Amino acid sequence: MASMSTTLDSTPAADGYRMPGEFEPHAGCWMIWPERADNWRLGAAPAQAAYAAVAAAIAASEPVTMACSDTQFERCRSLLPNSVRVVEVASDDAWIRDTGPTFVVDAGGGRRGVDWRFNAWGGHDGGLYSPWDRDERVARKVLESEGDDRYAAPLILEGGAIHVDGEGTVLSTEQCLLNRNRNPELSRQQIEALLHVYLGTEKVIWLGAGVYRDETDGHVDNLACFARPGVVLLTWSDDEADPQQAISADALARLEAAEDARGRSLEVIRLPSPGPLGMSAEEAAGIEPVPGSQPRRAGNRLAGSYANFYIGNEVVVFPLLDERHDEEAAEILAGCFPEREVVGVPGREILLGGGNVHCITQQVPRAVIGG
Ligand code: KQY
Repeated sequence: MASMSTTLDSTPAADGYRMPGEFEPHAGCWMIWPERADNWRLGAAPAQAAYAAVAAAIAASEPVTMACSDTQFERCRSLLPNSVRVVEVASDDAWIRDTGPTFVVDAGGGRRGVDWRFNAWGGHDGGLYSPWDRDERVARKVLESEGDDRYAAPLILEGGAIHVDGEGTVLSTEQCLLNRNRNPELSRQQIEALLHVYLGTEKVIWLGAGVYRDETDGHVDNLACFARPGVVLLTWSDDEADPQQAISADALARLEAAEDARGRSLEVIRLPSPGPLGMSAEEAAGIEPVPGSQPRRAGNRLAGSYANFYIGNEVVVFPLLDERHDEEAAEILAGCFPEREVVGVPGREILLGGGNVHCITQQVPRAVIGG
């Protein structure tokens, strides 16, 4: 039986904890079942099929827990393989990368979780829905369920806004973390200091903007990520007519000029951009808008990206988004992760809700002695 979860007064860095890279061993993965009809078309049925495919792909090599509402329990259970555990946890939507805890580990085999503050990607200044109080409690409930102690971090931050290499470096974007709608009272230096204290890191590599028209204010997890220490995958476009080209070129220049926390230069591997992709009239018609939620309209540019993938114990699960580029993306990922099976899952329905595979998953690292 799991032990109790206590809220601690100290910080991960002070206690010798660090956030491991996603490519380090996992004890499991959490997800949240989608259901809100103002974000997911056709009462969320197509998105639920997509989430089920992601869960099944990850469950092949690590335990998956799906959080869902009481209303959705029977349906969720019936659409998931038996190997996926389903537990009732209330939420406002289905983005556990952003609402779940960020797990940290120490060398003694300990694991704890950081519970960031959450304001639905910008609160009343560009946020995506209101209220978000159930989302705010998700991280704590996950930690209760895991029996892991909790650090309550005094910073509004979504998990998709950071990537780490597990060796002292954190990657983020200025557009998101320095946005006035997250922590306007804090300077860049204060935000960096809080990142280091809660992630056990020493160096931030700042990228500028995130993927063009990303409704999260440019989460890094849709733009770039560490394949391993010293190696970064970056969404790329050669199309001068596409605003994504200049965004990716700026990110590349910053990455090429950067050194990580260990003083290494970074190898940057480019992933093609799908599309440009847009929401169709039929897709938009399936959404039931409500006041206070982000409107979703026909023709809206979709922030599709192959960088939005999940690194499981034995798989890399990535979104299939554009037949013209899916295969190339799969080949690049296979080259980066030769010991894992690269599995493509239908990503379009998740993208219509504003994110992709990485945004809907949260790894629970395996705590190992010496790790
Ligand atoms: O990028 C992510 N980590 C989450 C995307 C959230 C979109 C909300 N509609």
